[in-house]
Amino acid sequence: MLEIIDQTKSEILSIQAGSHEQVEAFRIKYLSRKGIIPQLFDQLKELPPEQKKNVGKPLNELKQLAEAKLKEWTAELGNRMADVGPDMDLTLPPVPDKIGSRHPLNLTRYLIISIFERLGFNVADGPEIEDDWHNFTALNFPENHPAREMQDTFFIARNPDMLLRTHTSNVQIRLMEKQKPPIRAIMPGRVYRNEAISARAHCFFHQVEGLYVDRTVSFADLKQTLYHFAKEMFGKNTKIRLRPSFFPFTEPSAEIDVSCFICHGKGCNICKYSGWVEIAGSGMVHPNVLRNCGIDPEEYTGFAFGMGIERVTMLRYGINDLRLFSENDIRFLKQFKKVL
Ligand code: 2NM
Repeated sequence: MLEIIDQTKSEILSIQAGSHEQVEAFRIKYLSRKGIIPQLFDQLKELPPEQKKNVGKPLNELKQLAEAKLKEWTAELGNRMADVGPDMDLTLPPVPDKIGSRHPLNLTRYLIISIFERLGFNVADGPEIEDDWHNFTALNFPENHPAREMQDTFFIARNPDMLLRTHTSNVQIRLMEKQKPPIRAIMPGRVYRNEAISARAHCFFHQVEGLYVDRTVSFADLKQTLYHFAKEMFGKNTKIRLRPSFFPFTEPSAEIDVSCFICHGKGCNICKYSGWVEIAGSGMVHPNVLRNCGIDPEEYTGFAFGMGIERVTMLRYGINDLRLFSENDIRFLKQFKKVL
């Protein structure tokens, strides 16, 4: 037996286990219930008492050697764990996930959508890469309108009939072409302008436009709808003001102002001491637009409106630079954790 113990000892001393598999194989071979060392202990029990003494000591030393090796390799593997992939120490406490926050533009978008959804508006969307018809022609833009110029819009070089949409009105057109009135929908989405980037302008931004087409839709419906929206969005004491305006796709057209929700009319930086802030454009859908979509303007009328999500968000939170929305600076973004 002493011979086997000696042999096993030199065997163990010659082993280098460098992986979890090798360490485990070693443990099974030498130390598990049916392993070499426990079996030697079983044999030890059978020996006559005087031999037990001689064999017991070296056998115990052998066991201690095997256990020390196992411990040493296991510790080594533990230290290397970080770069050995699947060999994980499941007893390590986890690194907690950082919970992100909603983007302020999305907070505003969700709020706008929820207000109009309660009025029975559906949410629609459509392509950001659009053809000239859906972005301009169907919307009654004259042939020589400045928005159709290269410097105002991004055109696709290979096909000048394709461009990045300059508003979400293309979705209105697609909806009216496809669906018979009544139509009641809002269209949130990203739009593009060929503009130099600054604190107040960007080459892309976000809009929500709305459309309501049915028999007998009137300017009064437009006013009440947007009045209701303004109160829901900015507080129940909010007033609205309409100023005459012009868009090719609506007639008549109006800019919508809301009473300043910062100073309530007293005069401040935000409203430039006028008491009013502009938040949307609107109007009655031009008969040419309805006709272009196969809707008879003698039978149906409609109103439409559009607002910039960036602008409303800047007003809500007092943000003074448009670029913050697209820089992905976590110090900016994490400030919007709890607000909806
Ligand atoms: C605005 C302002 C006023 C508008 C009109 C239409 C359509 F397709 F029905 F003609 N879509 N969007 C509209 C009207 C958009 O955004 C400032």
